Amino acid sequence: MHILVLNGPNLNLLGTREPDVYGRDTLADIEAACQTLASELGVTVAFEQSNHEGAMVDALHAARTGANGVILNAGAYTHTSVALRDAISATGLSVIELHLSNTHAREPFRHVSMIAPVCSGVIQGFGAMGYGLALRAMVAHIGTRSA
Ligand code: CA2
Repeated sequence: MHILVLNGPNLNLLGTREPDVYGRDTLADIEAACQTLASELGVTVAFEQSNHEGAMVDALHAARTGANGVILNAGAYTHTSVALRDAISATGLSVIELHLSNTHAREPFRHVSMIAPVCSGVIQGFGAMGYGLALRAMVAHIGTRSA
């Protein structure tokens, strides 16, 4: 089982600013924890980040043939991107929407998700730990789907 963890704009800056909102872990720290957990779970993980909406669409298209599921922290594109929503629908892949922060406890514009209706589920508000929760959820979910 192969899972893509796809991260959107500005998440490359994690650990450098706003630790009260996003925590102190860098994206490299989170990737290392995901790789360790993936080994324990017997799956493989590809960890990617892009600041560009089109590149994220391309990554979702590529995942169609290469991955069994996608964990997606689309960053601010979550709240704006019809293109990402259409790409998720087009792939037919199981996608878990993920956020470090609880977007519903923040500004009103973050309360809207363009992608949630086409995702299998949403995990948010648990900081870096959410990546591990999402990985466990994805492995269980895909196992259930293919059973
Ligand atoms: O909580 C999340 O994971 C978000 O996807 C993070 C996005 C935000 O636009 C979403 O509403 C919720 C922003 C990521 C920005 O990351 C930064 C990292 C360090 C310093 C500043 C921003």
